[in-house]
Amino acid sequence: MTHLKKENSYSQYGMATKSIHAGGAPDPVTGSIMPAIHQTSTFVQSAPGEHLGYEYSRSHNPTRTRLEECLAAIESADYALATSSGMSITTLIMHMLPVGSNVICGDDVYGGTNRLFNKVFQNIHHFSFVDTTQLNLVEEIIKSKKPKLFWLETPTNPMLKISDVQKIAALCKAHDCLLCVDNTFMSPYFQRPLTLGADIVMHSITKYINGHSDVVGGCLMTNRKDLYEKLWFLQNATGPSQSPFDSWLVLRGLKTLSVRMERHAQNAQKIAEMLAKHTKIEKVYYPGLPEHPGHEIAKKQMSGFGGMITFVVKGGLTPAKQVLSKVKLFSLAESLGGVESLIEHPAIMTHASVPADQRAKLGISDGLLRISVGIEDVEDLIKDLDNALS
Ligand code: P1T
Repeated sequence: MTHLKKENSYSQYGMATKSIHAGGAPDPVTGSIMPAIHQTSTFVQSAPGEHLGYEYSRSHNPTRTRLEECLAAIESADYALATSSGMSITTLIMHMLPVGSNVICGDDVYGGTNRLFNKVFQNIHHFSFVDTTQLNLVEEIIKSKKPKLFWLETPTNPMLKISDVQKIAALCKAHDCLLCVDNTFMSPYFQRPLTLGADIVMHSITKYINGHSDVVGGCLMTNRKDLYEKLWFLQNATGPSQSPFDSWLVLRGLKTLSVRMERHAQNAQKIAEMLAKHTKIEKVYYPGLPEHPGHEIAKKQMSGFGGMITFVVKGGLTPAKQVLSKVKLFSLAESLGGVESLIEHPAIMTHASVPADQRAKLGISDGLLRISVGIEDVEDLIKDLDNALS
């Protein structure tokens, strides 16, 4: 049995309405307004093969089905899959490709994605990396490598580079290459790559989609039934399905996606502007600043600039570490997208698995810090950073 969505029945609604109502119909048996947590591994059958639509929770689970309905609705997709981590989604997509495929990947991506491609799948596929902000380079590499899949992160982690999804999608389409966009940094609230021509969108649910730093999860959305069927088959066959309880937590987190994202972006804009003027800061990367090289493309394809900021502290590692030790509201931790503000050192933490020469080329220097701006009072966050920098 598969749970294919035949149409996206929430398409006429706005994002806040979708994130609250999609997958959220009251329980037909009890009237419970919140979905039940179907914390069960298996489902009773009345005769072999005769059941109510569910057999075994690795294959399908009613709580996860509700989450997948909501995820499909907010990304304007017909189909969604929810799994146990962002990395398991990337793994499924790699397994879907024929052995020996050429895959093109952006040069600046989450360190774990870089590690998965370079240290796990490098014996199965051939990976090439390109600066996706340079369309001439993108076109050149697509023409020469004839890839089966293009992996695009925009904005990138951690350098917040912005790439033109529509133009890259057109290049991919012209050369029979699938485009997968990792939309984790934007959430569907600010950017919907399927509407810009992507074939697959994936997210680390762990971040903005759940929003409360209490679940690790991943998801993918697509309008292509053939891709959904292959990917669902692989999820069922390899087993990284999201648990009922975590699915329920994410459904709850999603209800506030729109208000959280608005506040993340408002706070981040103010903090980026403060950092850009700060005498202890060498450089600030935030797509909402007019001087960001991707600002115009960001305005075209995103409806907000998100909550992630990267900046370089003058003087390198020692002053950067001092900032990390002096902040009080910002917690030193990997991850992002929760209601609380986080700060981290990409070269030592999230991107340690990226080879040093590649980090240097990308600008992931010893003085580089990344913040995930939470939804606290922005004056408190500004004071906290200013104190730590001073
Ligand atoms: O951690 P997981 O849910 O498996 O998601 C991996 C992942 C995929 N894509 C992007 C853009 C990501 O940022 C991540 C995870 N990132 C962090 C843990 C981090 O601190 O950057």
